[in-house]
Amino acid sequence: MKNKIAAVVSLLLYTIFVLAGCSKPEDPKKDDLIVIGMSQVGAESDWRQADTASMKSVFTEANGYRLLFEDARQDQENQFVAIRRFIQQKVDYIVVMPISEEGWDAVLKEAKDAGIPVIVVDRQVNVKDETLVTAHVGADFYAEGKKATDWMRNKYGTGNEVNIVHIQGTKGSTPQIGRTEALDDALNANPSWKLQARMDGDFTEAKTYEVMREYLSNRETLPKIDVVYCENDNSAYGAIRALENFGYTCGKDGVSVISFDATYNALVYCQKGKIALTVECNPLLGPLVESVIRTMEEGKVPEKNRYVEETAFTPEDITEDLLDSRKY
Ligand code: GYE
Repeated sequence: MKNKIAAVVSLLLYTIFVLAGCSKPEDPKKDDLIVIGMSQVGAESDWRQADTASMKSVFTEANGYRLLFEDARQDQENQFVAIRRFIQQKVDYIVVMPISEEGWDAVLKEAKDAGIPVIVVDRQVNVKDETLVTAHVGADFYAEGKKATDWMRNKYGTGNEVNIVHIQGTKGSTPQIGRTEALDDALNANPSWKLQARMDGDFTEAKTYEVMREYLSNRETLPKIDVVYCENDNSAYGAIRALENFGYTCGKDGVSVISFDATYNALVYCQKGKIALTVECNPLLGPLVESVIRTMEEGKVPEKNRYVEETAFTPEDITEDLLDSRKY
C-alpha cells in the first residue's frame, strides 16, 4: 500500500514538474514578445533616472515586449560587453544610450552583420558608416546651449565684462559637445565675456561639488563670478552647494547659475531663485523609441533623426501648476 501511495505521489509531482516546465520559456525569444536589448549610460542624474523609468514603463510584457536592460554604470566598455551579449541572444532590436560619441564602429558593425537594427537614443555616436544606426531619437544639445547664451546676452548685454565658470558634462558625450560649443560660440562673439575656469563635473552633483570646492578654495585671488554655466541640473546642485559654503549668494543679486534638463528639483531651485535659468531637456523618450519600433514592425522605414521639442525656464515661469504637472 505504502509503495502504491509513493508511486502516485511521484507521478503527480512529475506531471506538475513537466507542465510547469512546458509553460516557461527558456530563452528570451521563445514567445511572441519583441525582445529589446537596452544599454543605458548609468544612473548619474535625475534626468537619467527619468529616462530609464520612461523606457521601463513602455517596454513591458503587457505591451508586447521583453526588455533586457543593462546599466553601464558610466563605463562605455560595459556597453560594448552588453551589446555583444544581446547579439548572442539574438534580440530583435538593440537600443543604446551611448556614453560618448567615439569608439562604436566595430561593435555596431557586429550588430549590423547579425541583422539586428540599432536605435540610438539621447546622445549620438560618431561612426564612419551611417547605416550602422537605424534611427536616432534625442535632443538638439547645441540648440539648448544657444537658449542659455541668448539668455546671457539679454541679461548682461554684449559690451560688459561677464565672468563665467563652466562645468562640463561627461567629456566626449553629445550633450557636453553641443552645450560647450554653444558657449564657445558666444564667447567668441562677445570678447568682453571671460571664461575664468572650465572644469569637468561628469554630470554628477558629487564631482561638481568637489571641483567647485577646489576652485573656490582660493576665493581671495578669484575674480568676481557672474555666471556658472553647468551642463546639467545635478551639476548645478553641486555648484550651488559649494558656492554657498564659500559665502556666495546664488540668485538675482549674486551668481547666476544656469542648468540644463529642468527636472522637477531644478524647477524648485529656480522658483527659489537659486537657479537663474534652467533649459529643458526631455528624458521621456520611451514612447518615441517605441514608435520607431512599431514603424519597423509594420515594415516601414523610420525617420533617421527625431528631435524633441524643448523650452527654458526662469524663476517667473515657475508656477504651482507647472510643478504639479512635471513628470520628471
Ligand atoms: O543632460 C544629464 C545626463 O544625455 C541629455 O545626461 C543627457 C544628459 C543629461 O546625465 O543630466
